[in-house]
Amino acid sequence: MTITTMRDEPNGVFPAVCSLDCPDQCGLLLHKEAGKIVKIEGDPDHPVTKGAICNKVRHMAARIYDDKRLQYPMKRIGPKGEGSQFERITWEEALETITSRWKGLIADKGPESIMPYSFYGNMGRIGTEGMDRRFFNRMGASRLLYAICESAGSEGYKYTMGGSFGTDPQETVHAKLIIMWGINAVSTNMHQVMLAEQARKNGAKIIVIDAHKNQTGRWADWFIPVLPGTDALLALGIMHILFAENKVDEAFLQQYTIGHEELREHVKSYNPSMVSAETGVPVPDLYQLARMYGDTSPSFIRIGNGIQHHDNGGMCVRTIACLPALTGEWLHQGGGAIKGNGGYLEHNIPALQRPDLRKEPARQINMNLLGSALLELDTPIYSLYVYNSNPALVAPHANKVREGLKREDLFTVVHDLFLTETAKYADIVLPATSSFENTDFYRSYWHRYVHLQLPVIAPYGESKANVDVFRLLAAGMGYEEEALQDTDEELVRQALDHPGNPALAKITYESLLDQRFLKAEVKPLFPGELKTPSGKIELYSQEMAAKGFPPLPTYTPLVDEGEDLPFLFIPAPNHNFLNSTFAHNEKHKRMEKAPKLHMNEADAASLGLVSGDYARVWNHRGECELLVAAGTDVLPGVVVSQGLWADVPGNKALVNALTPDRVADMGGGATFFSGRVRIEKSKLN
Ligand SMILES: Nc1nc2c(c(=O)[nH]1)N[C@H]1C(S)=C(S)[C@@H](COP(=O)(O)OP(=O)(O)OC[C@H]3O[C@@H](n4cnc5c(=O)[nH]c(N)nc54)[C@H](O)[C@@H]3O)O[C@H]1N2
Ligand SMILES: Nc1nc2c(c(=O)[nH]1)N[C@H]1C(S)=C(S)[C@@H](COP(=O)(O)OP(=O)(O)OC[C@H]3O[C@@H](n4cnc5c(=O)[nH]c(N)nc54)[C@H](O)[C@@H]3O)O[C@H]1N2
Ligand code: SF4
Ligand SMILES: [Mo]
Repeated sequence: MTITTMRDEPNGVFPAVCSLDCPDQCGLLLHKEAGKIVKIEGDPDHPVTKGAICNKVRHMAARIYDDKRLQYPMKRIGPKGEGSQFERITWEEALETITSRWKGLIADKGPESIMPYSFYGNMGRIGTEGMDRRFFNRMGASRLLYAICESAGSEGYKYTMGGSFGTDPQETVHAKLIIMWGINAVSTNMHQVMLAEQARKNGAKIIVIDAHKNQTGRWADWFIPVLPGTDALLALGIMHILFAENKVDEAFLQQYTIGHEELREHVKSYNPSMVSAETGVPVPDLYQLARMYGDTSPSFIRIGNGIQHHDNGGMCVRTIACLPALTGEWLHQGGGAIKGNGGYLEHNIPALQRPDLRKEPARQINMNLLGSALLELDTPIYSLYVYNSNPALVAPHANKVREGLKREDLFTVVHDLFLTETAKYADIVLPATSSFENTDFYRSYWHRYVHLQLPVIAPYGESKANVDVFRLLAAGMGYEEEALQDTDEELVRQALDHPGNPALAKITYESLLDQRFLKAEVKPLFPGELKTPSGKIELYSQEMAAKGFPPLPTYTPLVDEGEDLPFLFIPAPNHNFLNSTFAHNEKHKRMEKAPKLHMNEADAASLGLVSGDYARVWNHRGECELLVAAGTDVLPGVVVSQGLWADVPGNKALVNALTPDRVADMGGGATFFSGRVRIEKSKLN
């Protein structure tokens, strides 16, 4: 049997790849009986997965065959939002309704009145940033700025390192010091934890720097709690000590960096007592951390997403990314850092997305400002097409988003596997296939493998893949460009044919069919030219100066939201959901139990709260009721929740009702973790 016929084989074990927005991008084995997936396990032959996968995906079959999964297109017959009702329609009626509405809008209001809204609910590239982009380019629709996840940190890292280029995670087994900085890796990057465990067996020490002592903090050899939003200052304090105690690699600085003399002078002002007072890290701990970092080689820093979901997140990541240059760690096997590694695997983006199909420039709308975009634009959005995303739950300032989605004159289409919170505001709902029903290629943003997925099961009910829906919409709109009818295989071939990236030279449709996954042949970063303007690591960045940023790493405190909001609120991801994916599945909800609020026991006591009480958490944007977990795993003044919980009647767990829609210093990034709240004992107790 070849993998091209897997879908037609009722029984057997078939290769697949995890399509979720997770750095690990695991190789999977799907066990089928009578045409259905009955078991999902990690591929033991995959060099990174090594047979281990998370609980979420181990139970993925429950999601694929969930009773609540959408089977056919529907139109709304009741009010928008809570209490909405839907009625089954045919695909013909759905497509006709959408395309006739869009033709009317384009004639009356212009194509920019239509906006796509999507993210990476499925990381397959032809379905997430392929045919969809071609279609909306051809239409001339408003463009979306994809800034909800890592954009601030990626831009910050790029100023230092020239792009998303870091250490090969498989090499980190050789590190002797591993710092997990603002990453809850036990939940969000479990194979980095497995690699770190291997390093630990060889004598490595593991440090976790986080605002919350969650399971990653508990796993560390040394957990360092830090006040949220102050990590850049902590890194500057480390640099101060490294220079002052001559623990820097002068030869590396000379050869591979620019701006080290300016930086050396600059960090003199970040003295340990000042750094300690603001970060909450005691002076002796700061010295110990800096000395461990200066004295241990190879050392590796895994830079997480948590530190960049702040007002100052871009500069924070830019600053931490300078550390391995000071100690020359990039030259040691397994040393260096990873923020993201997507740069190495870059496919041919223009060939896949076809920006040339767009005839007129169009406005770009930041996805973090969806509420404002729907409510406040002078030239309004009249139609929203949502796929691969659930903005009513995941986007900041959720009450504003929902007010916008409620607009009667907004024509909303949602394409998803479930009737999500967002779908409840739709005029038309379209059923989506799962990734195991589709063809696509996948490239990790952490390890260095590219995967091909071919359908393993038949489409569920009448569901269709994103690519199929866009082909149908293109035909319905009367768009005649051949590029809008290319087959899946053609799309994959066009994307992988990328003379500009020699690392992909041997990765083709054929070689992937043959091997399922292949490692890119990446040249080491050093010696070599980085993609920064100088070709070197930029400790001083002229480009940043030109854009109005401080050219040297600098600390700027979070935006002050006012003294009447005494707690900083960090609504982080949880272990058993993936963003809001799985938040609707009973099995995963049971594993996660309940939405909690972790707070310091002293703060809880001062509010008359004990563990198990409900707390009312609120600010000028909204309110939640969460179960208190009092203890010492967060510092006073900080509260942490975990998970993006599905709407349940009477249950106020919509944490994004509280989050700010300010944008971060760079990349238009989200500031989910920089919002402040008040807390009191809830009347539910
Ligand atoms: N199980 C699971 N896995 C996931 C996801 C999920 O929802 N669930 N989501 C996926 C996605 S899309 C992403 S982007 C990644 C995100 O995963 P991570 O990169 O781990 O990022 P977060 O979980 O957002 O935040 C990580 C940590 O940052 C801490 N933190 C918050 N503010 C600060 C701060 O100012 N300083 C420091 N030092 N720490 C701070 C939080 O307490 C949290 O423990 O995970 C992916 N994997
Ligand atoms: N408070 C708070 N909010 C956050 C975060 C946080 O840490 N805290 N994290 C933020 C981050 S980092 C991210 S990345 C975003 C993620 O936000 P989203 O990208 O919206 O992620 P999900 O909530 O997983 O929603 C993905 C949706 O896509 C659907 N889907 C899956 N596969 C397909 C497909 O093939 N086709 C179609 N049409 N649909 C499909 C799924 O069923 C699901 O409903 O959330 C952000 N929101
Ligand atoms: S969610 Fe992450 S860890 Fe879990 S199977 Fe998918 S890629 Fe692997
Ligand atoms: Mo993300």
